[in-house]
Amino acid sequence: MAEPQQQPLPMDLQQAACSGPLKKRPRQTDAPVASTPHNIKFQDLVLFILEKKMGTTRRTFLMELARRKGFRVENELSDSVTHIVAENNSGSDVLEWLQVQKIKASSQLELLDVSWLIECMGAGKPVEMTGKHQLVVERGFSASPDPGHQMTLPLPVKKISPYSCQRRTTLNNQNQIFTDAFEVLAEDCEFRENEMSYLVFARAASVLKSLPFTIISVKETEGIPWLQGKARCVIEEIIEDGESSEVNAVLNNERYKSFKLFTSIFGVGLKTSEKWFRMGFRTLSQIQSNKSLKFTHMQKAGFLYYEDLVSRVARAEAEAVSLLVQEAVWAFLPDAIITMTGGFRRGKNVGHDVDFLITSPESTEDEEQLLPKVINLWEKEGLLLYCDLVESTFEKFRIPSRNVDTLDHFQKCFLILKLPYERVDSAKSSQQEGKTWKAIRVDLVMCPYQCYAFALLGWTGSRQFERDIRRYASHERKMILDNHALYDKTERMFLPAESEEEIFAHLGLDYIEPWERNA
Ligand code: DCT
Ligand code: MG
Repeated sequence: MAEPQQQPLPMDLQQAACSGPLKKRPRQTDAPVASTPHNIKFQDLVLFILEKKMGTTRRTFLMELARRKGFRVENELSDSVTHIVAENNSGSDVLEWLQVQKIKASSQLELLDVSWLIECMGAGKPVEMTGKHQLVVERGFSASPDPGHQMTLPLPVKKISPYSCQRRTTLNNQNQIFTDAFEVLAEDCEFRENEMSYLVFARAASVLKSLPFTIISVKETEGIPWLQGKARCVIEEIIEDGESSEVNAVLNNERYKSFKLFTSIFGVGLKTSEKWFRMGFRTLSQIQSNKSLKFTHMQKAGFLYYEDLVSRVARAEAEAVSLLVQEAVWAFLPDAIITMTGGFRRGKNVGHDVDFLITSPESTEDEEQLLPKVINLWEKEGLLLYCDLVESTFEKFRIPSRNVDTLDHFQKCFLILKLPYERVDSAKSSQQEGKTWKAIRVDLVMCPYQCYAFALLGWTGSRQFERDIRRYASHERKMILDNHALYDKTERMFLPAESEEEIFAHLGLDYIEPWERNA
């Protein structure tokens, strides 16, 4: 039997039904869009549409559409609201949001999925709410009515952990205005090698990235770890003035500007930047034209490919590099496991380099020879622009390092590869006219199979996430975690793991997916 043909939805409903974020149209003005008055047909219902996970554009569109259809839709959540409509949120998510906002809501409040609203829009009137529309509140969320039949939803504010390995931090940053500011301040402290102040700002940025809402009042920072003291003052100033005078001062500071420029060169770190700054250099051309300066091989390559390397790597380019790596590695070690790590594994679409972790289930002598062979092949193919091969200093039964910042002892190579544009999906690359290739920074790390899960966890980042999971292991569990192993100091034994999930389980942590580690 032929299926009944579906009537095409009218355009506005097609848009409403599309669950992805709508393409942003250019904003015409910066002034808030005043909604035109509409006749309210359904007086019993007062809707509030949650922006979280839906986005501003789609929310504005749905609000406008519902108002045109005669629904009363509030901009703000108030006592009069009877129905909260959300998308991609569970009932518990909505309650949690209300809780963080410290909002009191009536116990009669309906929590509904956007599918209900879309059906209402189609019907032109409120449709019956059924189980499929009602958002599920997980067990454990309870709320008891207070004497006025009002409840504060739900009871205590869920505590935000001071450790980023106990928070889920996606790339959906709701507090970019603050995190950008804190990242500038943190970087300035890094340039001054002021570790304590660096941590104050880096941790503030990190916790802000994990919040499911935008801070709009300094009161909302209460109870959130790392947002007190200095950090709170910065937030307060940004809320009041739209910017931080301290950040502006840093951005205009000679030393900061010079360090920012110098460290953007591959091979230039804080020591060299300090030296060049003290010598009075302020621009790259002053440095390059100075005959008395000696550059390392790395720095020479850094200058040579500067423009390509600062232009950052797009995902399409990273994918093309991934194919190059697979072709070369599998030519010599067919059973090798190759994983793209770093920011790209966390879902970022741009990065400063492309990181790969390589291992092989069959531990053989070939393993050690793999990276030299791959490098050799690329050299012959004319794809190798720079290479620094670091031999392994790995010892099997060494107790892991206590230093949360220590890099590992695996064999690895830091490369600059010549990526032919013909290998990149051209629609997605940042290809420049006339250029046939781009220099790309690539890191290859080779680890023994039994270390793979630890190395993967370590090389996925982010930097703050890595610091925190190691700090958590040591302070909360009396364990030492690094890129090679996990050691239980109480039991005096290594805890083996074949997957990242097992490492989290050993640590008693809920599993955090790679794309939730953008702390
Ligand atoms: N890493 C770490 N500690 C460091 C440096 C790096 O734990 N001091 C880990 C975390 C990420 C991974 O190594 C790769 O490092 P980068 O390439 O520097 O970071 P990224 O997150 O991939 O950033 P980008 O997207 O800019 O490459
Ligand atoms: Mg990287």
